[in-house]
Amino acid sequence: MSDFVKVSRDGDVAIVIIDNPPVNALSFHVRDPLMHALVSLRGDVSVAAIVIACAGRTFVAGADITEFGKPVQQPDLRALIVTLETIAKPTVAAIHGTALGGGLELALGCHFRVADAGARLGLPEVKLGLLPGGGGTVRLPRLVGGVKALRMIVSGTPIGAAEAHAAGLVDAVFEGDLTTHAVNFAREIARKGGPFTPVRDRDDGLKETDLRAFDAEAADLARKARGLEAPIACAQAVRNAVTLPFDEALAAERALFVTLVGSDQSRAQRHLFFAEREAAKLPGKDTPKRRIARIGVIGAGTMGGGIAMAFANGGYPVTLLETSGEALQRGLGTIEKNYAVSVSRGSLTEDAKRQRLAQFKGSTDHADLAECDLIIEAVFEDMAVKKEVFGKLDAVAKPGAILATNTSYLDINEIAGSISRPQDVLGLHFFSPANVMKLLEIVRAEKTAPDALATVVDLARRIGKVAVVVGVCHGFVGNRMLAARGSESEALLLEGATPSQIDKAFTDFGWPMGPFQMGDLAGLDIGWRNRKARGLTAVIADTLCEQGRFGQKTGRGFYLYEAGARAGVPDPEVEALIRDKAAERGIEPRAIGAEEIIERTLYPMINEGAKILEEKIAARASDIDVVWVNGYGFPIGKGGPMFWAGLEGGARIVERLEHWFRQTGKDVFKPAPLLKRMAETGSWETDATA
Ligand code: 3H9
Repeated sequence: MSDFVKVSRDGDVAIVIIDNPPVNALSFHVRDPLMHALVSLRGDVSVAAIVIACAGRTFVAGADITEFGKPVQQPDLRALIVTLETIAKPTVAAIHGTALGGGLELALGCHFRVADAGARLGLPEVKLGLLPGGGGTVRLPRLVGGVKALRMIVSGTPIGAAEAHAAGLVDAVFEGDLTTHAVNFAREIARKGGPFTPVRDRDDGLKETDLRAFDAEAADLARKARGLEAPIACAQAVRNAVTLPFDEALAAERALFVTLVGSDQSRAQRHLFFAEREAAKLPGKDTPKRRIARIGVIGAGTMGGGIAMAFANGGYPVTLLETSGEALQRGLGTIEKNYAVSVSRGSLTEDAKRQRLAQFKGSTDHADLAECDLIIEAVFEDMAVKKEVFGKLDAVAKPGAILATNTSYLDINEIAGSISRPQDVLGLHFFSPANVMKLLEIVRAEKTAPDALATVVDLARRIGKVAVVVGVCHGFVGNRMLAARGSESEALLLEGATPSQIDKAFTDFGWPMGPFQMGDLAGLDIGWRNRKARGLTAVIADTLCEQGRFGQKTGRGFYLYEAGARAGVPDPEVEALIRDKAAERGIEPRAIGAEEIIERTLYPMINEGAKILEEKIAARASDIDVVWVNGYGFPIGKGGPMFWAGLEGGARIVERLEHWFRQTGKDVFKPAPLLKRMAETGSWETDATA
């Protein structure tokens, strides 16, 4: 017996309880006593059957991720499962909460699996850049078939108990006290004397697998992997399971796991797993939170509507305010249409759509915001307009209501300073479409009260957002670094690179799209308007806008778009324009390689990240990674810009920045002191405090 694994008895059925909060991960201090318990129960003639269950909120949620990259302490998970399979009396996993990764693999080592009706089962290792390394790729297809196993393992998405039951992964689903049901289930099997066969010796699923359908599906999934190694390895391992003898497939799985666990991609993805959880932590975790029952959103345009949907989807009633009845109806109509699309795609039921729409209350009267506990404005990006809105809020909002702005750039201290309750003001910078994008930059202004901040961090989690707390500066973390990333775009064009060469360098790096594709998608007029407001120019982009080329929405931007097409084709007119502008400036075009493109776009972005850390706009380097992966499509296999800087080597980045600084004299290339220190120490020195 140990604190982490306890064995009790219900007559002749032994119940093994794993108790390792918070998620019952299979740490060494669990595996070791679990092994002892299994060996002892195996030889105990008074035991007719064994149930493995968990204390707390969930079944085992996987191997202990913090142990990866360290020497493995025996017994490992595989040894545990081998021992389980040598037990000649029925073994039953009783699954509640989530059985994930090594947790599901442990359950696959049992003869039977029973589940609570609300349980979810899956092999999410791919999301950590891994494959199931405890026999999951080899045992799961034996129960559910190769194609289903392939889908589950390559997507990493868990399935519910009912689906698992239908697929043959779970033998029974119960409501009520699961352990009692599992004990009765085990006792009944033991009484009948079987049949029970270890999963390794079953072939129900394998017989059903159509290899051609499997290969077609695997090829399709591989295309979507975008440079990630793990999904490819997962597919290979499942194919082995359906084509090779069990032991050979298991050995191959092991070899693939060992390669992946040591890879930079998996290190990057594990870094992100912990980074996302860390980002949501504030100093003083016992800070009381304010009660949030109703949300107010001002502005029913694309942004406001999306924000309102994000809260309605999270179960919050929303008061949506517009200036006119017409604008309100338009906004509500768009929301209804968006939900209807989800229904037609099968991602939302008609019932859920009705429930969500019932959360909305439209209004054109500010007084209606008096009942809201959090009010977010998503009006025109202009300081005078924002101040006017906040002035009205100051007059009508209830005491203690949190007043948030969705500004992308404006000085929130100035907005807060214009009203009588700056302690209640903060920024909630959603990304468009706000009901879909996971990232939420929570902007702490100088006077924001700690409980207001703690409340919105908690709320963000409740509505499924990945939250990062940042400080006030122009563009906060994401857009400020985006500006640094784009600062050389025009220069690269003028010096000889084409938009498609630059975009290709980005997509080869792993970005979903390059900067010009992104500009065309977002609308080039947005940046144009911003530049004009700040007295800035960008010769190529400005000229395109002057010609009415705003990107996809006008069928022409940096690329040409056939009617309705999302992918653009290079436009000789744009290339001629670039050459003309270069000639006007006496620039002789030259060949520019992918390496130079990356150095002149991504290195300044890292440099800006270092400045952001120096200024304490972000608390940790890993927070910046979370922003970039969740808001801007930075490739997850590279772990975010600051993690990638470590892979790339700080010394190299500094050396190349200095080179470009000498060449161009531009400030974006002047290495930040923190970056120089990082180059020497290999660390960003910021991870300890928030
Ligand atoms: C694997 O199994 C490999 C095997 O195939 C092969 C081995 C040879 N380990 O997410 P939460 C921590 S790979 C260590 O906020 P929730 C987490 O960091 C694994 N720690 O809770 C956090 O710590 P803190 C495959 C873990 O309720 C705390 O637990 N499994 C692990 O929102 C609470 O987590 C997975 O990938 C872990 N495995 O969600 C599942 N899991 O409080 C990963 C969590 O200090 N886990 N922690 O910040 C999850 O998806 C979610 O945690 C879960 C609960 C859905 C379970």
